[in-house]
Amino acid sequence: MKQEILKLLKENTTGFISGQDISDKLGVSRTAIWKYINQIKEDGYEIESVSKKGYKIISSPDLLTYEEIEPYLNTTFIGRNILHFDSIDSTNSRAKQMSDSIEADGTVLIGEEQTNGRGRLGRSWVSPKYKGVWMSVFLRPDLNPMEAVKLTQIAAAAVVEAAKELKITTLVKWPNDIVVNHKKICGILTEMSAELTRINYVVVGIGINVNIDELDFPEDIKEIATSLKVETKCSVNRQELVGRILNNFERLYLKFIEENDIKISLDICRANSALIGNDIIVIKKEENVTARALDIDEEGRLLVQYKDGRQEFIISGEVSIRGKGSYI
Ligand code: BTX
Repeated sequence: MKQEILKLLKENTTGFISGQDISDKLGVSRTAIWKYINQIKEDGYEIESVSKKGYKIISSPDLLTYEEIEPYLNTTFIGRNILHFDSIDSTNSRAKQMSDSIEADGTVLIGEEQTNGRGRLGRSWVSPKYKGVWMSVFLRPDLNPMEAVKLTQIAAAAVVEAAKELKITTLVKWPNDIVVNHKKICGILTEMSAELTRINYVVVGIGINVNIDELDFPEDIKEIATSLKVETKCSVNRQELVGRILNNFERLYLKFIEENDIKISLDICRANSALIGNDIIVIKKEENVTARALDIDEEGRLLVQYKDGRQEFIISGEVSIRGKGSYI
């Protein structure tokens, strides 16, 4: 009911809407409406109430709730169910814990902050409150588990396209980072539960540094991390960014799931690659080897060529990659 009242208020931004009108439209008492309006105010909305006129919304909070993201969404299912948390340990961890109870494919979990945000291989992901996008898309694709790595490329392509729509140029550092000026702006963590030939569910976690100021990055990642605000020198609307990412993600995901077409996503990753054509360092267990990144193949593997001319397809997760002369 709170959401429905909020929707009516938002449709009436130019004038007042009376308690009676809301009551007639939604079939609840005026006293109940008054209580809901108070709850909406507690959520951070500024609402003017004038007797005999009714209610008018003055401002909305900068929160990543469904109501705030919805105006930017044109998806059919991804992000149509958003679970919003003021604070959460990790949206990926929570999505996995809740996997039995999440019914809607494309459910998105978003935290305003993560207290235990995770990267790959047990690394941590810094996720300060109200300053970024820390979200996980929960999916039940009918795919072979081997194909799940491609979802990381789809997510990377979606982030690059969304940033482009906001006139921000970003590059994909295969397999799971997005960078600007050689610094990390976004990381993607895809996790799944699967049997040998069948996926139970996939969680695609996307973390983006949006409005973090330079001085707010912890000492240990200062050299390697940046934010959209630092790079553009402007605050970025997080709600619009989430909407645009989910719109692009659904478009590219459906191409892959329904038409088995991953090329469109890989082409975006190739065209906006931070690695292809450059010398990189392939970090294997004990050794660091210099190579030239040549291409990303249709399986989402990175093709590299070593100094001796030998070529190798690298599977994400097997090795780490660092740009030559760069921290990441
Ligand atoms: P990764 O393992 O490639 O990168 C993790 C490394 O990145 C860390 O060890 C640290 O050096 C650096 N780092 C940590 N925090 C940041 C940051 N905010 N900006 C830039 N660099 C950082 C990348 O893993 C995958 C990250 C996925 C994060 C999302 S957020 C929503 C979802 N929930 C969750 O717990 N993780 C995912």
